[in-house]
Amino acid sequence: MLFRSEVQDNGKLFAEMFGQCNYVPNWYYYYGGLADKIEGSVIPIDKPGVFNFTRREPLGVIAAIVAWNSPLLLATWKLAPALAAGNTVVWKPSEYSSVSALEFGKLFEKAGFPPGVVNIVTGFGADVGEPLIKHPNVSKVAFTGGDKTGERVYALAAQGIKKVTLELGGKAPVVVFDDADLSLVAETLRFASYWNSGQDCTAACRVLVGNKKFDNFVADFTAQVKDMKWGDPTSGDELEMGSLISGEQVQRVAGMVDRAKAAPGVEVTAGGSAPSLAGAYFEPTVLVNPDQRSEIVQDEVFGPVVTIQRFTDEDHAIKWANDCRFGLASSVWTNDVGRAMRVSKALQFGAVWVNDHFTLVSEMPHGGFKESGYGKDQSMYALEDYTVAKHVMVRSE
Ligand code: TXE
Repeated sequence: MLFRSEVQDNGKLFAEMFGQCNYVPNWYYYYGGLADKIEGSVIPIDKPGVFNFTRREPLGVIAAIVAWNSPLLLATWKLAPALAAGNTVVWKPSEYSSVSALEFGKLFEKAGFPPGVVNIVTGFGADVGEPLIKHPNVSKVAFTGGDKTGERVYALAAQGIKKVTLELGGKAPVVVFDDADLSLVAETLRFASYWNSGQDCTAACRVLVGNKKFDNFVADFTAQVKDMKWGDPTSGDELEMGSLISGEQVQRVAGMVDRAKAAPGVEVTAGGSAPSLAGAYFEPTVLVNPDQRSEIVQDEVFGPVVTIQRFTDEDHAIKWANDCRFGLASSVWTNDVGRAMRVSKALQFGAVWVNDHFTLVSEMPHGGFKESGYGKDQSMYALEDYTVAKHVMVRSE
C-alpha cells in the first residue's frame, strides 16, 4: 500500500518506489543506533574546585515540511534524526503527495511510539505550513522544497528565532574530462538525469564536456536517452521513467524547453516536447550548446531535461560549473586523481561525486551551498542539528 500510494500520488515508477521503500529503513536503523550515543564532554579548566561538562539536549518540537518528489524519503531524512535526538515531530507532507505520509504514520503507532511523538498535518503551505512554523512550541523548522518557498519559510522562522535547515533547489553540473570513460558517464546519467522524471534536486542536469570528446559524448548520451523506456508508471518493471507530478509541472518544463530551443545555436538531440499521451509526460530531452547565462542553464527545470555544453580547459569547466546560484550536488569524471582532487575542492557544491552521480547513503551529509540552502540531512551532522549543547559548571569545593 505504501509504495502504491506514492506512485499514484506523484507518478513515480513502481520500481523506484519499491526501491525506496526497501531503502527507507536504513535511515531508521542508522539513527536508531545513534540514539544512545549522543554524548557531551567533561572539559578540564584551569580553575580549582569546579567541575565542567557539556550535555547535548533535544530541541523540542520539530516542524518537518517536505516536497512531493520523494515524500517518504525526504520526510525520513528529517524524522529519523529528529526522533533519535529525542524530539517530537509535526510532519507536513506536500499537498500533492500526502497519502504515503498518512499510511507511514500508522507504522509509528504499530511500533509503539507514544501519542504526540510523531504528528502528521496535511494541507497547503500557506494554510497549514505557515501556522505550523509560527507556532510558539515549534523550536526548529526542517524544510525541503523550492528556493522561493525556502526564503519565505526562513523569514517566518526568524520571527521566533527558530533553528532552520533548508534543503532547496539544485542544478547539478557533471564535469566530463577528455580522459573519462564516456560510456560509463552516459550509462550513469541515463539513470541519474532522468530518475523520477528529473524531478530531483541532485539530478545530473547540466553536463560540461571537454572539447576533444564533446561530439562523441553527445552521440553516446543521445543514443542512451533515445533508447530509454518510459510511460505509464504502473505498466511494467522495464520502464526507466514514469510521469511528472502534474500537468502544470509539464507546462512549466515545456515552457523552459521551448524558450531554450528558440535560442540560436541550441540543438535538440533527443525529446524536446510533451507527447500527446493522457497524463503528465515529457519526453526525456537533451539540449546541446545552450548559452551559459540562459534560463535553461541557470534555473532549475525539475523535469527530464539535460543540457550539454563544451569547455576548453579545467579552469573554464570549474568557472561554468560554479556559475550558478545553486550549490547542492555535482560530479567530476576523470581518471586523473590529481585533477579529481583539484576540481572537487574547487566546486562550490555540498556533494561532489567522482566517477559517479546520485549515490546517497545515511552516513554522509546531504545539503547545499549558496541558494540550495544550508544544514544537513543524513549523517552525524544532521543528528547534531537536532540537538543543542548546554554547558554545566559545578562548584565542587
Ligand atoms: O516545493 P514547494 P514543491 C525542491 C525542488 C523544487 C521544489 C519542488 O528543487 O524546486 O522543491 O517541490 C510547503 N509556508 N526540492 O513544489 O512549493 C508545501 O506545502 C510553509 C529540493 O513541493 O517549496 C510543501 O509541503 N510551507 C529538495 C513544501 O512546502 C509551505 C528535494 C514544499 O513546497 C509554504 C526535493 C509556506 N508559505 C524538492 N509554501 C532537496 N534539496 O533535497 C509551500 N509550503
